Amino acid sequence: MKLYDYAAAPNPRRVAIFLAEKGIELETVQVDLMAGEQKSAEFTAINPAQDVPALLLDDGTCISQVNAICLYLEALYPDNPLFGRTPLERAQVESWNHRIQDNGIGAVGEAFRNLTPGFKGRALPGPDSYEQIPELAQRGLKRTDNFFKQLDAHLANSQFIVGDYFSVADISAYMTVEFAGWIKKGIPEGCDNLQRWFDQISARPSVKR
Ligand SMILES: N[C@@H](CCC(=O)N[C@@H](CS)C(=O)NCC(=O)O)C(=O)O
Repeated sequence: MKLYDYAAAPNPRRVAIFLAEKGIELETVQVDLMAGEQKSAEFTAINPAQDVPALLLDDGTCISQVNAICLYLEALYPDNPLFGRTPLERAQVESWNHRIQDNGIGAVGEAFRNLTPGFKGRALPGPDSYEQIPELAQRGLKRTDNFFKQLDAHLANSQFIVGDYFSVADISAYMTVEFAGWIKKGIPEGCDNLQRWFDQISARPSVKR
């Protein structure tokens, strides 16, 4: 099994934090996104979606998408479960993780890819070319702020994203805040619950680079 990775990028980093939390070590291959290696014929043959992370199994099967990779590894390494310990927790983790992926990471990505000059013609990852839309960049910035405020309200009564239980939803939310730094968005003034939660997650050994 081999993990195709690019350590600096937010989605591969979610898997790296998951692996560190679970104590799993995998062979990794760096795909240099800055050099466009994800577009190479060799990598496209492995992952036609041309993105990382991607997990290549020994039989040649490729699993792409952060959540699919983590779910697969969770099934192989069930100790220290990060997708929920009970049916209810599993549902809550899935609900929050999905929401964070769409409205957190998705919002920051929308702003970042539509704002950054280096992403001209590549406003969405993958094999097809999409032009940047300045209005989407502005919408992404606004969505990011709104999402931070929603998370702040939720965290007023919750130690982690799902109660007192650290899960993949915390990893996704942590990456949202870290990735927002790329568009120069910090935690909004007055979001003390979100700041308290972020400081607590930042202190975990899995997260420290
Ligand atoms: N939904 C995918 C997103 C993966 C993704 O967007 N990866 C970025 C790095 S963070 C990428 O590979 N981008 C390639 C590109 O921009 O061409 C997942 O969850 O794995």
